[in-house]
Amino acid sequence: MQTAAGSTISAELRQRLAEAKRVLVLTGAGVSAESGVPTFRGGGNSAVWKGLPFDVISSGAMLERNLPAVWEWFDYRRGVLQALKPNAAHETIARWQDRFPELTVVTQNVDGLHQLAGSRNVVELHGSIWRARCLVCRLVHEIPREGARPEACRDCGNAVRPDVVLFGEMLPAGAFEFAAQRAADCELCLVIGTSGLVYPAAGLPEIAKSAGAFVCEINPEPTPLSDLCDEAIQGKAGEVLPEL
Ligand code: BJW
Ligand code: ZN
Repeated sequence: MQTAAGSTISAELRQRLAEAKRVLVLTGAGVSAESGVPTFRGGGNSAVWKGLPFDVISSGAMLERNLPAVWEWFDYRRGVLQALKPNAAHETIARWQDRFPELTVVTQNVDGLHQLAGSRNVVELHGSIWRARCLVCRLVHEIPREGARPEACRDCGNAVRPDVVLFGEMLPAGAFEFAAQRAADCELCLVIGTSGLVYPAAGLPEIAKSAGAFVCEINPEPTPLSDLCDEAIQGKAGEVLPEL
């Protein structure tokens, strides 16, 4: 079947959507693209900040070398995000909580837009731009959407860092293991708006597929995960998801 935007959705996927009880959604930067959040990769380009490729500025090595520069990059991005709203893709995924008995939303995004759309219990594999974490006692501080971020830990006074997972850093304890368990248990796995290049997140669709799930990708471009998928819908998340 053709969507209004011209993508094709198979009868098999429609049936799977109608019957599935345990659904895992894995999202990446592409799900927020239609809200105006720049992606990291895609369209042949990679994000650059003041001449630094994002995988240099968003790295554990840079954090150790120049914490103020890392904060400047994240302060800039929070400033951009302040004015942005969830799009039809985030809203559709939030509505799926009432459609599927067990929905697990796993995101690589740090922008908080799934939660703003109403999704609950989102598994944030790469942390959140809306939190800071103490370098010493690890206390997590919420950063208000409007207003200043903490300059220092309110408990011990030491420096804080963005509570995000930078390249070369470990994911939050238990987050990937939980997501991997849900991937192994799901019947339907939807992989939405990710380039599928960053591990371990990109390993989740393979876990789902190996365990027998139907795996479907929604992305305007093919990715390294496309061949593994049972179905790849080429289209924008904000246009395709409301049609599913
Ligand atoms: C649309 C759309 C629309 C556009 N609708 N779609 C195995 C081999 C080699 C290296 C490794 C390995 N395993 C692990 C590693 C190291 C590394 C890694 O994966 N490197 C690879 C690049 C090779 N992984 C790590 O370092 C991870 N840690 C780890 O594994 O710890 C253990 C370890 C330590 C040391 C060594 C080895 C192991 C941590 C990864 C943390 C990633 N962090 C970032 C930055 C977060 C902070 C920040 O925001 O700055 O997370 S990197 C960046 O990429 C960000 C994203 O979450 C992540 C994924 O990107 P995503 O979401 O897929 O976005 P894009 O931009 O790549 O793609 C957008 C897609 O949307 C495109 O496909 C478009 O077509 C599509 N699109 N419009 C639908 N409208
Ligand atoms: Zn502290």
